[in-house]
Amino acid sequence: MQERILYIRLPCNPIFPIGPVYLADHVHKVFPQARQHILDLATVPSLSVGATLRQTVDQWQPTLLVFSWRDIQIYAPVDGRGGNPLQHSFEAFYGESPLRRLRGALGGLRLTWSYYAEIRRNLGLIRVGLTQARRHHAHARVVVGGGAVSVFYEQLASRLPRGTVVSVGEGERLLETLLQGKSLAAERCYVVGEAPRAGLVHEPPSPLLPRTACNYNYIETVWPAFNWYLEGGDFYVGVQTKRGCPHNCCYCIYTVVEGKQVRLNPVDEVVAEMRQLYDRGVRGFWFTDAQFIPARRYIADAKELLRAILSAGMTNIHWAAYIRADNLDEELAKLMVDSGMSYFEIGITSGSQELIRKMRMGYNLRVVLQNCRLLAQAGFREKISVNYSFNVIDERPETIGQTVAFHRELEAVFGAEQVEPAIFFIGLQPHTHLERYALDNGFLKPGYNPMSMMPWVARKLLWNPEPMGSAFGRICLEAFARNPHDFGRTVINLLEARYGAAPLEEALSAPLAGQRIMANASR
Ligand code: B12
Ligand code: SF4
Repeated sequence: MQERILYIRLPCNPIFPIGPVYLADHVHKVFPQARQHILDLATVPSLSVGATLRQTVDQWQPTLLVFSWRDIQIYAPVDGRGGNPLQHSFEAFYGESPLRRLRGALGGLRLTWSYYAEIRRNLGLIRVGLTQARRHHAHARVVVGGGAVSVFYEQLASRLPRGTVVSVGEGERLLETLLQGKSLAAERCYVVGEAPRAGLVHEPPSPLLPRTACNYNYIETVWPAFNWYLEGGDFYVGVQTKRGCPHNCCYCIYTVVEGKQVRLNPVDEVVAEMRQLYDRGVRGFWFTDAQFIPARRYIADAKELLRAILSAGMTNIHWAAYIRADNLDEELAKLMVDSGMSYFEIGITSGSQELIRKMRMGYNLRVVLQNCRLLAQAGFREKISVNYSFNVIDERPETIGQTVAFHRELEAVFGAEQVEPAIFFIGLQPHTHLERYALDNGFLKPGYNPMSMMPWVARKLLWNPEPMGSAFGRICLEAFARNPHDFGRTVINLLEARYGAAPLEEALSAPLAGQRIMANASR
């Protein structure tokens, strides 16, 4: 039977659906005869998603439904679909007056409702899609994957139709094996009805990844809404230049999902992919790598790529990526600026070298500062978003003062207006060192549900433990009340007023005692 594959990106904020696009491209390269179609429900008004799915299934009559689910857990301090999650949770947990706690609880209820409603809706869409497809082909199959599924694959087991194939991590090889009708036993997946293998998420992805440039001439023939993103004009279109991250940051699951081995896509192929998009008018690119420069030994590769982008004549582009600013040198800084790096996020997490070590982040703040100076010297004048996640582990008044000192130094390097502190609190995720630490230290009980948004669980998963938790909670609330539009800077100012700024040298040097707080928090 000739396979008819329907890719359905489940509703979420409209971020270019690079995952399903890459899957469709890969399947086309391996099975040119397979018929494919992409439906991106992020571009469909939310009231019409069910009807659009049914209609597309009826028209397309797929034999295989490939559902891609991007995000589930959203705790960012930004307005999301149901309001600002951080503000509501903090009001409910730390509000000083009963009225404020009530307001937070009501906002939290709305959020919790929308969170569960979205999960129910997505699970419903998977069921509806499969039922409808089986009206046309009794043996139609369903496979689900994507970022959210990779993180919460165990919790989803009981909620998906029996027989659903649940994928962890990248899906190219799994789809290939599935379409060849071979056994899935060696793939990073499980079939609902059977228990997932213990430690499935820690199994490394396939070491070989022969990635050639995505063929957008083909993609636009199977994805009628492709232009929706291009017409918007201000979108960053995703391009992946590598997979994997060798680091061990305590709260991060990317390194588990993508694997520790860094696999680079050939530079010519990356540039050829960008070229196709460029020729269609795309000027904004997001290098969707877990880390654009994962370690010093990848500096040369990053340079090669940026040089190739420049010599391809793609001059008036802008790009963004997650960047560890410890892995730069003067030449790379210059290439980054010249090739159009318009914005970058550095996940500093803390401006205290002592805490950086305790969180196993493996970088040196002194080097980060030096490299930021190189970027400024190279002419970088755009915004930089510095991500701080307070109170991950062993935060104290002294370490807060160190972070303030580090931040002020970054402002001195780039100009205060350009440096935007983004204040996050970690959403604790399964299979991370931090989860192990939380279990070992009694913050969480074995068997907790990482997908739960019930207040007593959410309070622990939105990681902000005592003794500093309430102090941070109150400062964030004050910042929301004083200046919600400049939340990050207001938090830093309030922290400085309360805890002062340490001497910079103290922030940059870590005492040796007590560094391995998570030494035993292995998987
Ligand atoms: C880059 C990135 C971003 C960029 C995206 C830029 C852009 N324009 O594309 C930015 C910074 C904007 C971003 C924002 C957010 N992100 Co983000 N992001 C990532 C990151 C690092 C890579 C995603 C990516 O594009 N990868 C490359 C593509 C090719 O991979 P992919 O889409 O995952 O698809 C592959 C596999 O998943 C699989 N696959 C996908 N679908 C399917 C389906 C089937 C059936 C199969 C078999 C396989 C399969 O195969 C694909 C190809 O190999 C991931 C973490 C990670 N390392 O994966 C987080 C991640 C996707 N983000 C996440 C979140 C939560 C967010 C935010 C909601 C954060 C926030 N709190 O605000 C926001 C908002 C997103 C939104 N929809 O509104 C979560 C989602 C899971 C969750 N926690 O619920 C992730 C997984 C990080 C995490 N561990 O928490 N993000
Ligand atoms: S460097 Fe970034 S992607 Fe890698 S483990 Fe640390 S936080 Fe995760």
